[in-house]
Amino acid sequence: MRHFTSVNDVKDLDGFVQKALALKESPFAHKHLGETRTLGLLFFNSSLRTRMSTQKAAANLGMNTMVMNVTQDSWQIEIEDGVVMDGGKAEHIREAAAVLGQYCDILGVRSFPALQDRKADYSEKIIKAFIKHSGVPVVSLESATLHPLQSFADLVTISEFKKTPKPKVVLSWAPHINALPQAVSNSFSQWMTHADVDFSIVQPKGFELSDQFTKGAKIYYDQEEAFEGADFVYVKNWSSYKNYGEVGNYPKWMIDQSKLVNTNQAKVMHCLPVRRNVVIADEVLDSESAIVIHQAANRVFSAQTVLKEMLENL
Ligand code: AN0
Ligand code: CP
Repeated sequence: MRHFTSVNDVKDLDGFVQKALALKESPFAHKHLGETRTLGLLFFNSSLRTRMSTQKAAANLGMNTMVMNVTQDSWQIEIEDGVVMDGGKAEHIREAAAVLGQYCDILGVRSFPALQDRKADYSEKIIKAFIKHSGVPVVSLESATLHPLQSFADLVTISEFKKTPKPKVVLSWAPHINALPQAVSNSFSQWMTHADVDFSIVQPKGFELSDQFTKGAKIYYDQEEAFEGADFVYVKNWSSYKNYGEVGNYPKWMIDQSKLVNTNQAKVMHCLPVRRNVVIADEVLDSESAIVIHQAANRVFSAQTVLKEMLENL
């Protein structure tokens, strides 16, 4: 593995899950592997889990980590090529990436979409520029369209909690007050359609994800119908792909206990952060059904599996 930006960077998905579970069992089995290596983590946006779990994963492998909040602490970075840089942006991504490649053996980058221009966001300019100009392996810490470390941790979690070989997994749209990226949902859909699960997506009309990530998924528009017999309900808000960036006003789509009655005692998943009683009701988050903390715990081992693979290939 050179870079990790989507499920397509993983050759054997089942083997990859087994590697993460082995690291969970023995987190310090490779504590010297990264001893002479440096990980750079670059955040254009906020983070709690990704920042700390990836740092912990690197520490478990003996790596040194440097973290930078780009928008607060660094120079503002110009992304476009060939522009006259006489505005507010002092540094070009070509130099910034190349310099970071001198200091770091592996780079992680988080950069959300602006949700203004779909074509621009879906071209993934920022992560691609870091891959092109840094000269080192790059890990997506959530790009404009995908969040592969989250989806990998989600698949590990499903494999731990499943009661049947091929569980029924439903991704459900849920309400939110802000325009959120499609990245977590695109990515979850992409991983689930590659995994051995029975996968469907339910959303209000107009909130269908881009079909480049949903091929093979069953599509529903009615939560009750979609949830019938589900083993896992993965809850997430996303803004519209079709009417790009539009926030949906459908408060009835919040997940409460009544929504789960016809599931197969479904486990409820969310990547976090979650707004209580907007996206998921307290009664669900505080019940045995919710496995959101397990998902967050597995973020360490999804990151550690990826970093280990990269260190072995340096
Ligand atoms: C972000 C999102 O939906 O992409 C990050 C989730 C990991 N969520 C929010 O901005 C609330
Ligand atoms: N789930 C997740 O990526 O959380 P953070 O945004 O806090 O990193």
